[in-house]
Amino acid sequence: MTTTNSRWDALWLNVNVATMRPTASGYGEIRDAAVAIKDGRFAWVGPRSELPAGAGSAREQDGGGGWMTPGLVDCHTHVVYAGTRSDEFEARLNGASYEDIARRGGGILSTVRATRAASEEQLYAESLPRVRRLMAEGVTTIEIKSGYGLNRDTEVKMLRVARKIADQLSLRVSTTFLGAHALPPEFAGRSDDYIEACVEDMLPAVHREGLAGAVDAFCENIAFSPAQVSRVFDAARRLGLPVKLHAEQLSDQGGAELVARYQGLSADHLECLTPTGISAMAKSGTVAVLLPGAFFFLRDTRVPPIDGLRRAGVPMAVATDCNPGTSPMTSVLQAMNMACVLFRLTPQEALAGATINAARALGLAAEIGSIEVGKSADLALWEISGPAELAYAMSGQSPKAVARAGEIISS
Ligand code: DI6
Ligand code: FE
Repeated sequence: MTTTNSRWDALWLNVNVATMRPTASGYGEIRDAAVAIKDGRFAWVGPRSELPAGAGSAREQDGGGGWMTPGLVDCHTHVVYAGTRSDEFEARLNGASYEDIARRGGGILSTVRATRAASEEQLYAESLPRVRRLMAEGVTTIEIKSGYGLNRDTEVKMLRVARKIADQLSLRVSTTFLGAHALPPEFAGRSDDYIEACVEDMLPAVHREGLAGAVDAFCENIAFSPAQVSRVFDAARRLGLPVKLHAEQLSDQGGAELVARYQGLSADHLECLTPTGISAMAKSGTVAVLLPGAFFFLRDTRVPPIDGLRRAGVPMAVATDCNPGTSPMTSVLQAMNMACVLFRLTPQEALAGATINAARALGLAAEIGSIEVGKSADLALWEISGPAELAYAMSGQSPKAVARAGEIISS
């Protein structure tokens, strides 16, 4: 239906909205709402009964009585990689030990080999179906990390593929340099030299091409020490790039305090987070990114200290950690369900975790993550009875429509 007055480009009616406005309580819901879009941004959001008289739009969209949420945000993924590790999964379930697998060159380094060997085109083609599966669930923004290259050319190749994904699909992509993910075999026994290469060679190369929006590292006994991570963070700071950290996943390394000292965007995993880490994060405004897929897949039993994070007012995000080794998962909705079942988040916290708090974890909260006037009109429309259904269902939900910057990308 077209109206004559075309003040707005589109006007959604017959819709309920979970705005996820951070200042509102609960889901910030508005029943029987009107949502206007102009130039790709939300231009008016409120109860339909309060719609200004004479308001009009070029296009009227019927929400069919469904629920509109912000487009979902997956703020921690390693979705660009080549190969699979299903063979290792199978070997382990047939009795092989981690050591057996490592001796055969398995684990993270098998993904590094496959990713190095793949051409840019192959890497793109292999990663695309995973990205499409995320998008099929209403995801409009994802973060993509490098970290399976571990040398300059392959790290650059991974991030170029991430950029190409953003260009080819109607998807917002935040790219992150994760050179300090694992020690490549050619640096065996020389981890400080590898950090030197990350800082002096790889990161500058990635930065020169404008391929990194942030810098991440894996702070762990099996990866890099806090002192090594600090060197990487100092280099990021010199380039003006924000940092984040895989912290306290397998052991307490003081990673949360470390990333908080650098005013980091997020500390991710956090199964072994301590009260000191929580206070440091609360002070610096660092987001806690929860990754229940990795917790599940590794059969971890140490639940991140959710109550402590809640009490300290640390924003909690939820993401897939999509990667071939510890979280082969391409569903944010499933991550939300797992966050509720395994970590006892409320469905409202889980949805905030995949919208507004995920946006904060990417430093994009002024642009996306909630349905508010001025923000990019990234949205998903669901045929559900209420927003709790999104985290409730264990699988099988997909939105009726998705828009990115006001443009409908699926319906
Ligand atoms: N933490 C993880 O769980 C993954 N990376 C990381 O920093 C493991 C990635 C892999 O095994 O491929
Ligand atoms: Fe990760």
